[in-house]
Amino acid sequence: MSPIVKQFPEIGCIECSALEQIKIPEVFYYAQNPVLNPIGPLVDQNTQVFRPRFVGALKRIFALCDQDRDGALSDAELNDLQVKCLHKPIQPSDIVDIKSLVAERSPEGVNDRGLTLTGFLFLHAIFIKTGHPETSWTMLRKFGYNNNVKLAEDLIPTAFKRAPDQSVELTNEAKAYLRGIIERRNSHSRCATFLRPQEIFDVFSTAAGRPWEREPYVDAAQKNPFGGWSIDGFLSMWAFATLLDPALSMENMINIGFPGDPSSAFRVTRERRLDRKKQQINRNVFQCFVFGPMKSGKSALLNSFLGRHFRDEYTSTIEDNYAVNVVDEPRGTKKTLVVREIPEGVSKLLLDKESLAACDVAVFVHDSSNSFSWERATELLEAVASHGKDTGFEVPCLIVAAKDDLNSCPMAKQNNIRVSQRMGIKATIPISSKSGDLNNVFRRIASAAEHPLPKLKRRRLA
Ligand SMILES: Nc1nc2c(ncn2[C@@H]2O[C@H](COP(=O)(O)OP(=O)(O)OP(=O)(O)O)[C@@H](O)[C@H]2O)c(=O)[nH]1
Ligand SMILES: [Mg+2]
Repeated sequence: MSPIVKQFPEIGCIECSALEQIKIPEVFYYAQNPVLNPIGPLVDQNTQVFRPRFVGALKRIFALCDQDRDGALSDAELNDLQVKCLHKPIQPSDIVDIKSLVAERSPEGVNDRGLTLTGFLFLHAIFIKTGHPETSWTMLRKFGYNNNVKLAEDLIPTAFKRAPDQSVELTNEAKAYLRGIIERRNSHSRCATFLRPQEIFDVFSTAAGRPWEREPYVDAAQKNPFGGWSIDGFLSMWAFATLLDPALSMENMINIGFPGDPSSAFRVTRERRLDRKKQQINRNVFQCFVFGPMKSGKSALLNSFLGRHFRDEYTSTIEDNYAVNVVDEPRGTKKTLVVREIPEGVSKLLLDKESLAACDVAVFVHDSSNSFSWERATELLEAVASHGKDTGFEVPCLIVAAKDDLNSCPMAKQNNIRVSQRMGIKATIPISSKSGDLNNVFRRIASAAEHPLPKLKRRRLA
């Protein structure tokens, strides 16, 4: 074998003769195969290891084909796969041959239920090693992958058409699917209430990488001390990710093997304007914007929402910061609340005409021990309320008096009442994140989003 053929396995070598018409059709076959079915996107040529995207795709295909979810492809499931890819059934004798080939060289590849994931991956290694990457490519293409082993764009709509005051949520079908994944894992796990980090990794092993490892997702949901998510935390993360980037969420949903039509996993909510007109809020996920001056206690509020311990040390929030969790409602229903901390400087936000379109409820936090903090919070309240009125995206507002464990500023309480009455908003909610006395604030926020009061009065606060 020449050195160049050794270095580049996709280069084939064939001896032929035009004069004697020896192996001419093969020459054309071998000439086009590396172009149509390249090995490069599937296997790292240096390490000879499958690329992560290829492994993810194969795991997803395996999961989709394993209809009874017993961790192996039965003869019937292998036949369905063959029919889907090659439009013809697989011969029983071929199944026997495949399974004995795999069993001989990779004993874990076959069990009494059929071909395991190990066996399925091993089979693809054989296809590639024996110069038949086209078999893997046929399968990848049938399952929607493009030449970069990414799900083809026509499978993932790039935008969900919606008005600015509409949002995207998971349907009950999608939630049931996600719950099913966790329940199946928990049925053979000792840790029934939390999804461990390794399990989260496993859920996403059919995707090219783990989503939500960066801001603003990474610390947005409640985790246990070992980094695991509760079922509510896991579902909240999905709700949050869908709210922020529905197209990416759809890609993730397809990647983890959602079996139905991907569009049936998502719904676009009714315009908020219509909801309010009909006095019936048609959403399960609410977004709350938290405004307030520096050091007023916004981050502490978000941390309490995630059940995190209070910290005396102060860290200034530079970028928008999110916390998401489930809020139990009095009638036993659950809503997902996405709380977004907005750093004090709001001028940029107020330049955008649609900045409040995504906001279901706004909370104004002030440090109740500091009169300057209160003044600044009321300025913010007035600016945001006016912006809402001017742009047509009015939002219900709540005032939160933080640090209730400290001596409150004498004038603050009276001022609170005065402003609440003038602006037509509910009474101020005192809380102390430090002592954990939160006064049902999150339930009240969700309730204000769900039952907004009539329009805010627009008066100056002087
Ligand atoms: N005593 C007391 N201190 C609190 C309470 N909540 C927050 N703090 C403290 O107040 C300081 C500021 O709290 P943060 O929650 O970071 O305030 P913030 O509004 O997020 O500040 P920025 O991110 O700069 O806008 C920190 O040192 C907190 O420990 C509380 O309920 N009681
Ligand atoms: Mg902060």
